Amino acid sequence: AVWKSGLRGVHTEVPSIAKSIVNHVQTTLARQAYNLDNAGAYGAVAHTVRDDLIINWNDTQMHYTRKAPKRAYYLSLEFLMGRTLDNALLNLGTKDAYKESVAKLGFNVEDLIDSERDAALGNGGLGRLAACYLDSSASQEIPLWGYGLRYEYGMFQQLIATDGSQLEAPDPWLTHANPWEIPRLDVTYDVRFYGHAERFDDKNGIWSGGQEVVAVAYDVPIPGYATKNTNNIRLWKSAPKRGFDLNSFNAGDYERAVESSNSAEALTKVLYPNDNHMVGKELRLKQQYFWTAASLADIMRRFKNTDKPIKEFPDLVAIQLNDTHPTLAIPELMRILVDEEEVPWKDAWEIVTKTFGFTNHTVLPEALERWPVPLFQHLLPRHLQIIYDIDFEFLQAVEKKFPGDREKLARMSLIQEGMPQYIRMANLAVLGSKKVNGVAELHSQLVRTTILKDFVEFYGSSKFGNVTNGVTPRRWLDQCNPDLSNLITETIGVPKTTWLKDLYLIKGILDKVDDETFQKKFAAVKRKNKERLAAYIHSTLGVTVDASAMFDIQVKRIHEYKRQTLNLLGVIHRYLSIKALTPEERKKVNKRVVIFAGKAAPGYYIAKLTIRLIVNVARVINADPDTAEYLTLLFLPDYSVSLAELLVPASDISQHISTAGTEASGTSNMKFTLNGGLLVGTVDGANIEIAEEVGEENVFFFGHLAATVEDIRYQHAYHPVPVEQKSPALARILNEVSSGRFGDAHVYEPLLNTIRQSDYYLLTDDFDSYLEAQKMVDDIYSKDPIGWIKRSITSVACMGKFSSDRAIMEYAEEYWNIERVKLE
Ligand code: 26W
Repeated sequence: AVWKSGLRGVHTEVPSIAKSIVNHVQTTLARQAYNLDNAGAYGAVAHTVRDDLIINWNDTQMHYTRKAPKRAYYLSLEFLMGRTLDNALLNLGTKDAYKESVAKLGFNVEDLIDSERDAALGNGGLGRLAACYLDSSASQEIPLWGYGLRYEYGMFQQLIATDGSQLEAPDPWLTHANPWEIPRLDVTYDVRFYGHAERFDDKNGIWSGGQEVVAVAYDVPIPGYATKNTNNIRLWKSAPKRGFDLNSFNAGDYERAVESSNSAEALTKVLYPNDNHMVGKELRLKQQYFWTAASLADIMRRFKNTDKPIKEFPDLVAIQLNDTHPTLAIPELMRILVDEEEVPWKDAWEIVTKTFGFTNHTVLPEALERWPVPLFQHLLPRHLQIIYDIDFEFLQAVEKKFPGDREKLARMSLIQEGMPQYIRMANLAVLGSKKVNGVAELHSQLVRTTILKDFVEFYGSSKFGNVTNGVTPRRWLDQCNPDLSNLITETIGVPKTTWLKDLYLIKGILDKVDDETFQKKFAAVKRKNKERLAAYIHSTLGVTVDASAMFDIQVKRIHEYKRQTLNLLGVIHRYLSIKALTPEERKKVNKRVVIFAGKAAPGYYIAKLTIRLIVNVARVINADPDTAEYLTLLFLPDYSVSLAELLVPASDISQHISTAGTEASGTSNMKFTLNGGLLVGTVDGANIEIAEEVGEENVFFFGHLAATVEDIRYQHAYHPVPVEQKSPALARILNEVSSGRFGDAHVYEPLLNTIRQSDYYLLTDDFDSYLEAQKMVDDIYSKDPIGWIKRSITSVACMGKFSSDRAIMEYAEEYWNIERVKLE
């Protein structure tokens, strides 16, 4: 039939692309083609690409429905997507055709790409990981949907005040229509809060009354790379169930009339900007329930369309919990099965525990979610009953296996005793899941031996695994570093549509590690990327940096455990050392540009002080003519996915220097190494596995190992040694800061005291070893430039393991039991 033979297909030819763009200008945007600006051109191009995506999306979803395979659902409160246009063009393979079409219309495609706002619906690692996994699931043709929230305001915009401190501004990313979303105003679910719960003898119940809020679906297509398969994220927006309260309205009380509708809409207004730190706000718990309830209702409706008996639910559905944020899905599925589907409790629990998987992303105690029982009782009374019932049965089983161990029972219970009591979400996630995993080998080991030790003893170790994180090589190599991507393609003689989906193939460049011509080309790519970054720095900060200097980058959320302060104190040490040299001696110094970027949670006082100190140290250093040629220090404001795409290809070294045992994995370590930057790092998270792959001689490791951290902390507490004795070099630097050399002497004391006093993150213990590692870096970079290039080439070549394709296939095969469903 005509409609089947490609009447509507993806735009691949220049004339049809140009025609569609003009058509969107005139119809969708209702504008004239002759006086179009960049923003208008972007909108029209985006709508043309959107059409392409929707065609593939429809075909894919129809195919999935017809084949009815087992599907995976990735529940994540964060999807840190960044920009979409460039990624969509590259994945569809239509970038060149679009470039030409856009040029014909008088625009530059790169300018349009740069005019797009980031979708910043996430804080950091966990949210960006979710975005990489979506790209990989579509590229590997795994039937997977993401479920999240459609925040009206994403991650706050970071401004730096004149005194150096961080200011936050809202991120109203939806003020211009978002061409990448498809509103599904007909796909809605009612979600209840508060009200009254009854429980009957069979542990079934009824929940009624309270407030109802409507969840409205917004879909975002996720194109796979070099495949027609296009997956989906469904993001929920909250809306009032009835426009407004008519009784109050008729009584003339207009404020009262809109009050409850406002509170419904507030639910999905804003992303909580906390990373690795739990803040027990009622609105956050409401977000979590709203999102899990809507997602489960949607999953259940799709399952029911297959007409399969309910006990086969786990044969068609796998649900992955991205940290504990969606753990309410466990009692919610119990509620649906027991209260609504009338499944007996025992059978329901079996279904639940075959359906869920739980990924833990942190062992930091302050990040583990616990919710006060009174809040829960008020907001989700039926779920509290269900949790009590799960807990009761579980503790009986524990008591049976380990009779008389009261302390073990207290540790493993879903309820933490105290005033008030708390619900431990990680324990609930473990109980309700088939498998639990950490995100790098060391982290998964720590999960098994520390926070979940009791559970490993109870369930056996086969329930607790590891899936080392990965990053998508499409965005984090091909898109952000096209010159390196092209060089790899021409060197290994494999089409990029092949190696970008099987990243182990880049090993092929190892053959050329000693080839001088290749070394030159490889070095030229890095140099060009550094110049691109230098141009950005010049245009945003007005600072000129020397692209021949070593670029040394640490970009990530600002957190004490990530130890930006260690890096900064190292920079001060470098500054004072250079300053102490004669002008003649200075000529031998390895030139460095040290770059920081990252956001601090708005309520995290020490992290904010860290930013302020970096900015003010930079002011002093950059204004000093004695050192200007050799050292520049910069804080780039408003770190984002798009800024990362500029920074990642431009590093000579990057720093991943968390106290050993604290960084679960890290993912930017993978991005920098994949782009030829070497690592300065601690023996932590995925740094360890990167070193295993690229060779330990190519990573600059320093610092104490995870196994000794606890002992050292014990010594800090019971046999404290002053900084002066442990590291005279460090003591001197702290005193310089205290003396006011970098301004505001008194302001930084609380930050300095975290080091002088308990020093929980072991800066004093690791400082000298850090300086030694940095000295190695300087020596090799300045004395053996060819050796450096070889290390860099070798590192890139050995990064195949860290593709998120590898990770997503491990989840598919070992956790979800799901197969590829390719759309032909
Ligand atoms: C409840 C507050 C809260 C918010 C966010 C607690 C914890 C989180 C996230 C789990 C923090 C996070 O992003 N963790 C990071 O996850 C990455 C992806 O697995 C890892 O690479 C990072 O090491 C880990 O810090």
